[in-house]
Amino acid sequence: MKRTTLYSFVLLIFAIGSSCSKTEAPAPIGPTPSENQMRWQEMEYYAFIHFSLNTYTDQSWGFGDEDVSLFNPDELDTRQWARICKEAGMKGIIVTAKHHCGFCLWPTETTKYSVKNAPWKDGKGDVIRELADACKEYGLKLGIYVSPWDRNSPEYGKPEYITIFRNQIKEVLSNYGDVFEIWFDGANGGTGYYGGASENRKIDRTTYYDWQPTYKMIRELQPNIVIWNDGGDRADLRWVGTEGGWIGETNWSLLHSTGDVPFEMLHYGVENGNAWVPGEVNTSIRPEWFYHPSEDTKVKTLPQLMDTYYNSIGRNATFLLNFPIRPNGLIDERDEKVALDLAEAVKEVFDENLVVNAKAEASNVRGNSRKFGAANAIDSEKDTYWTTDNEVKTASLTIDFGEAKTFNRFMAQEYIRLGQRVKSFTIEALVDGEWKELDKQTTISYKRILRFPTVKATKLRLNITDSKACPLISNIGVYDAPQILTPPTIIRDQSGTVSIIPADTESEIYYTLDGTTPDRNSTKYKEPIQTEGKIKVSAIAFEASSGKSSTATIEEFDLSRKNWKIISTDDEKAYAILDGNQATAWHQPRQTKLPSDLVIDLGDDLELTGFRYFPDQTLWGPGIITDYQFFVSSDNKKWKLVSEGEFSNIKNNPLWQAKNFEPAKARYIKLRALKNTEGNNSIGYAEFNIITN
Ligand code: FUL
Repeated sequence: MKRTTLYSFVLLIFAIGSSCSKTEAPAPIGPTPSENQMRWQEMEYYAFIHFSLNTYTDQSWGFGDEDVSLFNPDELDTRQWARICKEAGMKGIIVTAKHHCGFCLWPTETTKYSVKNAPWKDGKGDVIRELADACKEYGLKLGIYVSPWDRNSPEYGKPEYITIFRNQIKEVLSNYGDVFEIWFDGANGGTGYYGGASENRKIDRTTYYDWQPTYKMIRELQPNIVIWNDGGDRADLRWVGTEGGWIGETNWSLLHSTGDVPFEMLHYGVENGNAWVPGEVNTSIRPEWFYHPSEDTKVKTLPQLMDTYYNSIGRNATFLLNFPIRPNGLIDERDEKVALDLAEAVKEVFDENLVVNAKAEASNVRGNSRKFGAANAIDSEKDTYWTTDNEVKTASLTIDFGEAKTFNRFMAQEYIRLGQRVKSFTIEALVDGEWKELDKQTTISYKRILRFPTVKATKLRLNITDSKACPLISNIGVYDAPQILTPPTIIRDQSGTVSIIPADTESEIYYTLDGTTPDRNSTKYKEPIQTEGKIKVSAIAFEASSGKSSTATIEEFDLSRKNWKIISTDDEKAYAILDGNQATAWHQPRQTKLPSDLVIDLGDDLELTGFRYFPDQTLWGPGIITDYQFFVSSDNKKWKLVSEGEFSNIKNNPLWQAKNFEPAKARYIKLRALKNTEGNNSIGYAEFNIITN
């Protein structure tokens, strides 16, 4: 090498080096997460366990006077819980060490109302110890729920209780190793047993618990913990304002550090909040938190849980999924199955990130440095990111796949250690040489996942259209999610119109109307089908790209109900009983006293051999009929009793109930409700039908 060339080469290297060092990382903007919050956010998915005396009393909230001798989980196996959670892809377990009833799952020194006085293991058992050991064995983190409200404690409502409560927290945070999260539920004060006083004790939730010294103690005992508190002073994490399994599409991880937080703020956060308080989506795998035998038929389905996954982790929150423990001390196998199905389905979606071998280019890069270049957004590294010059708040990043790729999911992550920035963005795909907008959204933050109809494109473009300051994108993912091929739902409304609904709107549906199992040569479903008379509909969901299909659904429908009139009420809403949709229901008016009648004019004389009743599926006051009589008439005057009795086990299994009787000709029918499961006068119906020969 000539001297001059060598000299210019050295100069060039020096120039590159100094331009690198001059390009510093952007300054943080607004509140940023603590190390503990970062560690927690990266866990993404973990379990809740609800287990207490409620498990044995079919209650949601114990009153505090339930007998401790009920607690005897003869097959309790916390290793089963840990195995399932691990296999389900979860990173930790939060357990109800004490729920509102006050019963403690560990042998506390603070009250007699604990496992110490239960028959389980002759009072020598400790559920928290067993769970802590199982978590360690399976590499899971342990979290603790200690209810501030204690309906058993005689001291609840008095200052003395705060010492008891703090001692309880101290015990659970001192004796079981590392605890990643502590959960303080917001349900506070009200009626309770309170050591026999059985009264209503109100507290001022803003002052009673005097949280700050408690927080200090917690952080001293467990320096790596995050505190969830929905009832008191703002802590590390926020409730998302619903237990329905979702958080807002716009989701700022910020709140104001003081003042009330209305529901909208819990859902969406506060763009200019002065504290980093990210959301955690807590929901149960069944409708309720504790185990109720009647919910064995209501375990959430894979499509429902998948939606929750996208509506929590996919919207910058964590996902806390609850398992209610059965009285024997185990997670129900139905719950296990769907949790593992979800893990499998999630794995299938995110298995292959199409950006891995792609090239990325950005409209602006901070300095000339490779340190902040576009490639950092597709390197799957969480600590590198693409960013722009300081003043740039709109920028694009284009990913070139090199060839046409098929995809339907997009994932983006901001480098949140320097603050949440992006306010709005769009994504576009280059399809047959033309840019096509796939979605237009607001926030990204730790993680955002978008679902859209499958496209085949050579390039994908992320356009940041507004940002608080220069955007920092640490990772992008592009995926081709397979369809969820669960059997489709088939419903027929009163007019005889049959609708077939697949779990994935992109699935093709094939059906038959004679009950034979459909395949791809059967009729393809395009729109609702008008049907008459008795039919047996069978349908499958089919994924064209893979050739895979679901198993078949079969639904049998009796004569069309087109001419039926409900004549025992003028309320038009009563026709929810005949709309074929099990999720809609009608209730007899509040003032109705039992017995109460549902009378229907069938419009024609029919030969009946039975009837079917499907109770309301809602949680509170479903008004499920247990004892009934069924009458028929040809003139709506003279009635003949053709069937009477009970719907046995309907409380635990509130699904279709069918009753057959000797053939009877009738134009009018009357279902008389004599008693319900709740011992009151409420009566509801989701669906009703007749049976004919
Ligand atoms: C609620 C409590 O009242 C429920 O019983 C349950 O523990 C749930 C996680 O939080 O607010």
